[in-house]
Amino acid sequence: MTSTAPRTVIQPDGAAKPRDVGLSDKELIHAYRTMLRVRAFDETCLKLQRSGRIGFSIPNRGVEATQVGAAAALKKTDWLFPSYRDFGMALYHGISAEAMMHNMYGDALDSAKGRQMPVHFSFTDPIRFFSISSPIGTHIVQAVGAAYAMQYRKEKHVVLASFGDGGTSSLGFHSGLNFAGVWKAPVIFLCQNNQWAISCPSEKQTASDGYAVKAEAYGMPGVLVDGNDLLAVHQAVSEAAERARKGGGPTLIEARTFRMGGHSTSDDPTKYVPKAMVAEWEKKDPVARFEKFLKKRKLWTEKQREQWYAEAMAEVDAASKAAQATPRPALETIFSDVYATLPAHLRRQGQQAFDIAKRHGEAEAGDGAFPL
Ligand SMILES: Cc1ncc(C[n+]2csc(CCOP(=O)(O)OP(=O)(O)O)c2C)c(N)n1
Ligand SMILES: [Mg+2]
Repeated sequence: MTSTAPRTVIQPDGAAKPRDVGLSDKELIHAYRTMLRVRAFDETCLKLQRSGRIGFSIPNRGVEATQVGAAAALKKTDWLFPSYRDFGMALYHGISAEAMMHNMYGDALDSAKGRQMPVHFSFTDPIRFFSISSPIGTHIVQAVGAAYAMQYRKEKHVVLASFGDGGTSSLGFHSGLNFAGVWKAPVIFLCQNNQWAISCPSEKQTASDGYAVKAEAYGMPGVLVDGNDLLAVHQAVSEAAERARKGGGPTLIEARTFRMGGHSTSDDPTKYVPKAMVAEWEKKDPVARFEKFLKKRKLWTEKQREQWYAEAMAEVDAASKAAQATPRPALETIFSDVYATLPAHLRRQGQQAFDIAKRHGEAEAGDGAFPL
């Protein structure tokens, strides 16, 4: 759709200029193994949803390089305001598959105590991973507010707000970018242009020549990058983070990629995505592209891949077994962490509900159907 070519680092044969690599061999392997773990987590969640064990998931195949490349450019002390498709950002920075799986099941060990939808993670340790919002674009203004707070407190952290192409039609996008531009807030806007907002294609989303060009209107640089090239994304986000840390203000990055699955487990992409488009992007698989690069650097073999993938699957498998064996959050926890002092009328209402549940038993678990 855009006339400009996206920035790339990894060439079709896997070659990359040494000065563009930007990560140590250890970090490169960690990034690669994170992509394998994202894939293992994603595939497992799809099966768990189809077999009725969890209610909902968000397919990730095809967009792994954007998420992992962006996460690799940030420090643990930076702030992430992710979107629901950002499994890789959490996994890269040390969140375990098990912690994520407790959220998928909404069980007693879920960091959100079962109050959020599946894939709506929130973590405070070891990263600052702000609770994912379902309403599109709302977290963009929250991210700008957090960045403005960093600036005010003279902290050198930066904030990453990640959202989709559809997110650019939200009011949050326009007001967020406007204020970030005016305040020169230390925030990086990462638009993951996976070409679809559920079933709405990009050409019906915007009349602009892509999304990066929108930056000009808000007085910040706009960068178009190949989202299936982990090193190109890492480079663009690193540059934006460095500028933001030095007081240079925000950047809008458009990472051009493609969602190989549905928007969520609730829709059927074969009804609206042309087959030829899927076939074209299958050839640009971000994991295979990174493998070519690693192989040229003598960091990758097929055998090693098999072993790492098996390890990733074992980790995710153990995580889902652990989550399945964990009870639901106790009914009594519904008010935990909500009020410093619980208002008397809620305490009364809560007590009535707890007494009824004691006498008649709690509601049965659902059949896995999810109304979205
Ligand atoms: C304010 C609001 N309007 C509509 C929706 C329904 N909705 C959920 S996801 C989505 C599309 C988002 O597309 P995009 O930003 O491209 O993200 P992607 O799913 O492609 O990663 C819509 C319209 C919503 N969640 N919030
Ligand atoms: Mg999209």
